[in-house]
Amino acid sequence: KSNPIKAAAEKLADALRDVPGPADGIPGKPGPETPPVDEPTEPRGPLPPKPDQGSPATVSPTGQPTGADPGDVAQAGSYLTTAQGTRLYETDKSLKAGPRGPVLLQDHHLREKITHFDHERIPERVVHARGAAAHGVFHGYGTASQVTKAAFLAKDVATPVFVRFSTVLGSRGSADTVRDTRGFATKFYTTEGVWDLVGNNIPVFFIQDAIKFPDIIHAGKPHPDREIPQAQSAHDTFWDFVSLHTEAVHHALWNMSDRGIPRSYRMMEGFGVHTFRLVNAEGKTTLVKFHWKPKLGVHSMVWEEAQITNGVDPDFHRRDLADAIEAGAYPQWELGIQTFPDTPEQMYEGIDLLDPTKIVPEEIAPVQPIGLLTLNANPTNFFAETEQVAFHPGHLVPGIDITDDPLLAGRLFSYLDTQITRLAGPNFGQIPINRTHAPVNDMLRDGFHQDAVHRGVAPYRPNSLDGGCPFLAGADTGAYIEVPVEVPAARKVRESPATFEDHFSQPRLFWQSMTDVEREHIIAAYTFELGKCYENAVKERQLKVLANIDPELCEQVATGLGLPVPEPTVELTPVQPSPALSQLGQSWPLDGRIIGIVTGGGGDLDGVRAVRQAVLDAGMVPLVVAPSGGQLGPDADPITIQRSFATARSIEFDALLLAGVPGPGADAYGARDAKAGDESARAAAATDPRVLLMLSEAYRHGKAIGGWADADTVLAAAGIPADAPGVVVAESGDAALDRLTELLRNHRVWERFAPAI
Ligand code: HDD
Repeated sequence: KSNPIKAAAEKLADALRDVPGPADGIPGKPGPETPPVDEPTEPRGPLPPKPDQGSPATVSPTGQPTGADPGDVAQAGSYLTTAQGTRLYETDKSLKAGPRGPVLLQDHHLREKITHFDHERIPERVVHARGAAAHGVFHGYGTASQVTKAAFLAKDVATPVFVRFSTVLGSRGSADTVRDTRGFATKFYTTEGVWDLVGNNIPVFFIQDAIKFPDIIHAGKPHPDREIPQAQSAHDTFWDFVSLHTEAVHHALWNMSDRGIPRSYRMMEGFGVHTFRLVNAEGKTTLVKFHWKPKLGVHSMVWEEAQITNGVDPDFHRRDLADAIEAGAYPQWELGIQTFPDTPEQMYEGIDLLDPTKIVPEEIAPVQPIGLLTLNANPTNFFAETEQVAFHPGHLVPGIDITDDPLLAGRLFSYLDTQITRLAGPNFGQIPINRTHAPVNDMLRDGFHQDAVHRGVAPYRPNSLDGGCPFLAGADTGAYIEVPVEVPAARKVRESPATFEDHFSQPRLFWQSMTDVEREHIIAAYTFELGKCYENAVKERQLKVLANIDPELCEQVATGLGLPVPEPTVELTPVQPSPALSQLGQSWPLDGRIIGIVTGGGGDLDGVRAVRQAVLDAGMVPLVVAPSGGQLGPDADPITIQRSFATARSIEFDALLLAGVPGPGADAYGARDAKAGDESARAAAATDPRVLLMLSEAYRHGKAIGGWADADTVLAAAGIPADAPGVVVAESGDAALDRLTELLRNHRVWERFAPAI
């Protein structure tokens, strides 16, 4: 019986085979076929098909065909034409009065080509500018049918989706692995219209009222004078704002935790943040919070690894998502809901459900799974799909309604508004990636980029000239009807409820739910970020905030900054920790994890071959790293080298296996200078410094390291004790891999992290 995980790992290994390492990022050669990419939305009539302007049938970045006709290499059709379809005989030379004469203004082709190019860019998103996306499918379990009538959540209903992940602060070309919140926005093309769940990987937000959004974003974005730093929160204006505006403390604490530097988009939770209101077929309402739970578990980088990655492979998350999908290792998340009775107070166990800076711990409101998301196709064209997709929390379907969370209210305005600038007018819903799969029969007309050629003369109601059409739907014919919730009699005020004033109990809950190593990472993150600020007043004010969360946290960060430890200014009320908030302590699937097999090129090649196969059999991806590119072993049975010492860097691998590192070419690295017979000195002198760097980084970053043959001498050369936690030297490659695999199930060798300060 075929094993789909193994097959996916094999495909990923094939895809990565000839792709140079992260330092190069150059496309490789074509590989095996990928599943066809379904266009999520059919063009709505009367748009005629334009076969001669179809998507260019390119190969994908890792060299996989996109599924289009292999004859079409760039542009369909035999002849190059103008945008108006006139055939061209020349496109490289402007029209001139003689070969050395002036260029003529009448050269229409020159002007069209340059003008179009001049307008190729659109404004980047004001936040979440940097992102990566994928197509997929959502399968409802039917378990939500008791609480919502939303058709797509019924049992076994399959709904096409498009998901865009993003960072928040950086601009379009910024690096992926910065410390930041990640966006997790999902467009469900349901039969009843589009539903957008526009969430983040952090369940709380910096502000409780949308009117503060420009403030937090101005504080987080680069300083307006020099426009630095890019995609960072480690600067004065961010901490100035957060330390003064203490409702931001909870979100900032999550950012300083490992959640701020995810290992992969595939390994992040997602949260709808606000409380939403579901309504079932009987009209009964339930308050809910939405959660995405990744099948691969929630995992993070460590800070130094993330920083190195920013330089070595700034597209790390984008590449990781695309490679996995291309290989058929489809990432999956379960959608879940926490449910709460829809009482007039909208509180649950003392927690205000309208306050987006608060969570409800899973221990008191378990997350109940209601469906499965699978991402199974990469976009064909980044601009057309990932850049032009337009999400909006106001895109709702019957069965899902909003609450009076004041942050959500502002968002319901902002997203529609921003698209009008970003996508140049009100017709962005007609862009293919934004088109609904439900029939559209609106009376919206004209405007920039109107693609439809509407018929009829009566885009108004009531009318008699179009037969009174279209008619209005009712509850029984699928109309979206807002839940008629009571609005209490009240005075108009610019005020928040008193419950919104508690800014510290939940940060304390988060801190107390962390394990020791997670706390060390948080302390190190605050020490780094505040250490990058210039203003002492900002640092001292933020230390006062930390004192109100936890004295130990405050003291450790203050010590790192060399500043006095302030006293708390609020009562440190006891809290009940929520173990579900910790990322540690569980064992996870290893699908698609990347194992570097490092060899000097000589030694036990049969062992390398066997361990490579064993890694594949376990559904993981082996990458053979050797001094230079090409292949190892005889031509009849070669082992392909995927990374040379020049292109490999530790950040690409989840674990390393050492297989005969010095090898026969060892003399090149100075082995001749070592004393004859002293094997350890020979290995130390002979081991390529790039391998030593790779090992010491992997060790510092808590990655499992295994090996056989001369692995212990190489480890010694790198200064790593062979009996250190998470280091295994075994008799054979297979035995080393077995133990390495067990270590990897915990993601990292957590015992290796020494106290941060
Ligand atoms: Fe927002 C984009 C998530 C509050 C205004 N937001 C944006 C995206 C995500 C979020 C994931 C990127 C969507 C994409 O991939 O295209 N935003 C959130 C979450 C929030 C939140 C989870 C709080 C719970 N946002 C928020 C507020 C406002 C905005 C309070 C304004 C009042 N957000 C925007 C925006 C963006 C946006 C300016 C920029 C690009 C876009 O909408 O399409 O309208």
